[in-house]
Order: sequence, then structure tokens, then C-alpha cells
Amino acid sequence: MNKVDLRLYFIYGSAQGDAGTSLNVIRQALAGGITMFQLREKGAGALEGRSLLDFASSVKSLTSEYGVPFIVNDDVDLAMEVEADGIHIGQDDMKPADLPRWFDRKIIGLSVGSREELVLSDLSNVDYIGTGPVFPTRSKDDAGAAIGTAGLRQMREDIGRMPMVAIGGITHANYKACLESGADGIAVISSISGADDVTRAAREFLK
Ligand code: TZP
Ligand code: MG
Repeated sequence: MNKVDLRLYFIYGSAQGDAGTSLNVIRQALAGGITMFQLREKGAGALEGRSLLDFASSVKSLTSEYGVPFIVNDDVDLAMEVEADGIHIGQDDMKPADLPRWFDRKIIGLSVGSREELVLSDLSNVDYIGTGPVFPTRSKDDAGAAIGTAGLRQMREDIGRMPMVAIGGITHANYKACLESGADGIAVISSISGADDVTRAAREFLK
């Protein structure tokens, strides 16, 4: 599967609320037009085991209803178990080339934050890269220093036409700068999940 539509990539984990609240947030974001969804189950309160599997299955059903690709962060077994549409891996996770063959027909995303990381990355079976943090973020403790739109622009030059989504600290005030700096789209946690009106927050990013 190669249909990546990175325009508005919403990332979320149930640690932000209970499973019921979380499903509602995801439903509202889907109604607002998000084009990709990533389940990123991290931090205090993250679901595990059976409850994670149940939650992920519910999210999968929901995203399927909207025809939006469902990507799982890091968790290879979970992705396979719920038949996700793809996986997103970081530099410290399993290498893309070592993923089970099952992923050959799936979407594979890789975080690449700098030129140094790019040089060390094998992109041969990677469908898109996530680049950032573009701006300072409170959603990832170890996100590292912000690369700014200049960093995005540099990455675009280095990767050629490889699909690239910008991530980190993206708001309604700065997303256009990301698109103007060569990103195909934006990946967002807090500016959507923390909004009073989640649907509207998502919709506003698509203008
Ligand atoms: N990777 C780099 S920054 C980041 C991740 C997962 C967090 C993005 O969250 P927010 O709230 O949109 O800044
Ligand atoms: Mg990771």
C-alpha cells in the first residue's frame, strides 16, 4: 500500500484520556478531515495488553469508516494484530529493512530529524519521513532541539521527492510556513487533541 496522504496527519494516544474520550477525540478529528491517523500509545496511563488491543481495534474500525489510513507507532506486533495500514518507526526502533515481510504492502514511515540521521537511514522501503521537531513541543520529552523551517527546507533539498511530513509544535499560526518550506503535510498532536472544538481545529488546518 502506497497511498500516503500526508496533508493532515493526526497523532494521538489514549494516555490523553480514557478510552471512551479518546475514541471521541479521534472521531471528531476524522469528521474534521484528517487524512492519516497514528496511534502513539506512550507515557503514563498508556494502555497495554488486551486493553490496548481492544482500543486499537476500535480505532481501526473508526478510521476504516472514514477511509483514513491507520498507522501504529513502533509496535510491530500490534500493527500486525489489528491489521493496521502501516507503521511509524523512530531512529531508535527496529530498522525499516528488518520489519517482517508483512509490511511490504503497508505504509512505512520513519522519523528523520537531521542530515546526520538521514545519512544513517536506509529509505529503500520507506514511504514517507517525519521531520522535526520543527518548533518546540511539549508532547515529546526527548524530541530534541527545534530545526525550524530552515531545517525542513534543508531536508527537502536532501531527500528530493520523498514524501515528508513536518512535526512538532505545529499550530494554526505556523503550519503554512511548514508547507511553504517543502513539507507535503503536517503531523499534529496537541493543536488538535487539546482544542475545545476538535473537528473545527482539524478543519482549519486544511484551509
Ligand atoms: N515527534 C517529534 S515532535 C512530536 C513527535 C511525536 C510531538 C508533536 O506533538 P505536538 O503537540 O503537535 O507538538
Ligand atoms: Mg519510536
